[in-house]
Amino acid sequence: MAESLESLSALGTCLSEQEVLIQQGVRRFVRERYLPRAAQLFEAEQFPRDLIAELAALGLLGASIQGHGCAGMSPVEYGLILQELEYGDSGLRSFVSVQGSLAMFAIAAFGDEAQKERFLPRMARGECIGCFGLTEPDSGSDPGSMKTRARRDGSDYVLSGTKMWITNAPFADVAVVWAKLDDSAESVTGFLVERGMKGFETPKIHGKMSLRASETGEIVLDECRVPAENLLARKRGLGAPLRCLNEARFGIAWGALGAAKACFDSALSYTGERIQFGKPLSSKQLVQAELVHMASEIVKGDLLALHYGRLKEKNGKLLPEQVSLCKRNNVAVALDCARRSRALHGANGILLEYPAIRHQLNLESVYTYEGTHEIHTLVLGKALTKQNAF
Ligand code: TGC
Ligand code: FAD
Repeated sequence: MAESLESLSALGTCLSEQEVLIQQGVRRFVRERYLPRAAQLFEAEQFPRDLIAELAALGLLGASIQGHGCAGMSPVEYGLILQELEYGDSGLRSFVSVQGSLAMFAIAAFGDEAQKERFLPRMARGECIGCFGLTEPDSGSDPGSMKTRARRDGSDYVLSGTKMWITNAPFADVAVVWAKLDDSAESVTGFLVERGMKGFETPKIHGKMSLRASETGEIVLDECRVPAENLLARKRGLGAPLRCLNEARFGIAWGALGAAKACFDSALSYTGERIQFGKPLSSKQLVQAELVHMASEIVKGDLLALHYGRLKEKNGKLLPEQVSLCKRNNVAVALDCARRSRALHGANGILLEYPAIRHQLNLESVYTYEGTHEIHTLVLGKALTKQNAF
């Protein structure tokens, strides 16, 4: 079980007492409050909104932000909580990532004091839910090609365009929307679009076979009038949303391993009990080779995340290519572990009764969002060779 991986990596010996306390608290919450419902929520395509207040009470919303009612956790503490959440489901972790690392971080980094005071404390309490609209139907990996436009009109801005695949959008109270003021990527600017503003709709996307326990929607802006005081004025250009993505990608690098650990635990327990050819499957060399492969990759991924987490604590930030390396590696490891775990469960592996297929399907999205695996390969290729292969 999780304990066998932990004794192998001895990761706990590298954590402070406070870090372990935070980890154990979230672990308890996930095991008691989320896991008993995980399969049913996935099947019903439902995010458990009733848990938002509990997530907030644990200090998990905007956890790494300092002040304004946020917990001010360190990068490693933040990574540990996301890992525990994703042990439950990538959808649960996604909710927390988007609320904290994307929506709240954008306001904390690029908003003025009035905007921070207006939104962050309520968002930390889970009374105001945020989403982050960068992707569009024709603009995914290449956000610089976005078509959403904002034009100044008196004391307002008028926004038009469509954002696609937006986590939390169907029930968000505020959307951080990225729009261009002219045709250049340098003019990309963030706007706080609030529920109730005329011309703002967020239809839900149905029929996803992945991240079913997370609500995903469009953001449709039809001449939506937003007051100038809702503009995130402190930074302009594509670098602004990309800075938010660095935060979220770092968290995902930790989180994905939580899903991998759930898959490993299930495979270890299942193969220990399942008898074929007169013996438990886990007594077979080929089965052990699979378990060992998974365990090795998970432990290496943990060490990578911890190393970059400590570096982030020391320097206050990471290079974008370091974040890319960590997200790319750990998500690929997690998806590979989920597939191996599913196979080790045989036919039972396709049932929701076991976590492997749910995590496998979820991780297909995690592999694609926040920069696809290939985009992170290109970021790293560019950093190494100084040649742009986008
Ligand atoms: P490029 O010309 O390279 O850069 C434009 C400007 O941005 C700066 N920059 C960064 N700044 C901070 N952090 C980073 N990681 C940065 N990467 C680039 C760069 O220095 C430049 O600044 P300046 O001042 O010189 O103008 O941009 P490009 O147009 O060639 O695009 C390359 C790249 C890497 C940005 C793009 O390919 C990329 O990252 N694509 C992936 C898009 C993406 O990740 N979208 C995610 C949407 S949000 C989401 O998926 C949420 S899922 C949430 C959940 O449920 O958990
Ligand atoms: P495309 O960019 O069209 O890519 C298609 C394929 O081509 C991929 O394999 C890609 O790697 C490859 N490719 C692209 N460019 C190159 C290249 N230059 N060289 C080689 N290969 C290339 N976005 C948000 O803004 N906010 C959210 O909250 C959000 N939540 C999401 C939730 C879910 C469940 C999902 C699935 C996505 C979410 N996204 C969100 C969108 C996500 O960020 C995009 O899907 C992602 O950036 C990829 O864009 P795309 O789907 O348009 O794929």
